[in-house]
Amino acid sequence: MAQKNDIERIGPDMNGAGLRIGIVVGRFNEEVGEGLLASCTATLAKHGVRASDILVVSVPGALEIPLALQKLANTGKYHALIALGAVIRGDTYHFEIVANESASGITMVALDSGVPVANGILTTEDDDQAMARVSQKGADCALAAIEMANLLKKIE
Ligand code: INI
Repeated sequence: MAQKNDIERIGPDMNGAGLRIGIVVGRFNEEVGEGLLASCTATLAKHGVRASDILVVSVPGALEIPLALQKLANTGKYHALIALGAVIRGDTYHFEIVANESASGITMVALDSGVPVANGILTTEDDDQAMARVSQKGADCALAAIEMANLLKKIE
């Protein structure tokens, strides 16, 4: 019978040195997007990701993000990708469509390409809620991207 110590586990490796990260940010809610980006890139740097290993691409809105991610994934250059943006119900009659289509497109890119994608598209009732979550969400996405990039390297 396998003993506890025989079980191999892969825990989180948060060292970002050498990782190449692609970020796609939506401009539709520009202040939110820029806030997410600032927090995300600061956290990537804190974990050792070099500025020269990061590419930031901007697109009009959340619905354009999956296609830009797919193009980046298909280059084969990136260990992980990050999607940043906001869908705000107060501004959006078709909130559910934009939020759901964007999220499912992002998931599809990750599963189809095998490149991990951290989803940092905030979905909120109003601008204030979005701004309140910017700092945490941007940082969380940086951490998820680093952890998943290192995890997939080890599994492979
Ligand atoms: N795009 C967003 O990123 N957030 C939104 O809240 C939003 N609203 O409000 O509609 C939004 N719409 C634009 C959409 O993402 C596309 O850019 C547009 O439909 C053109 O394809």
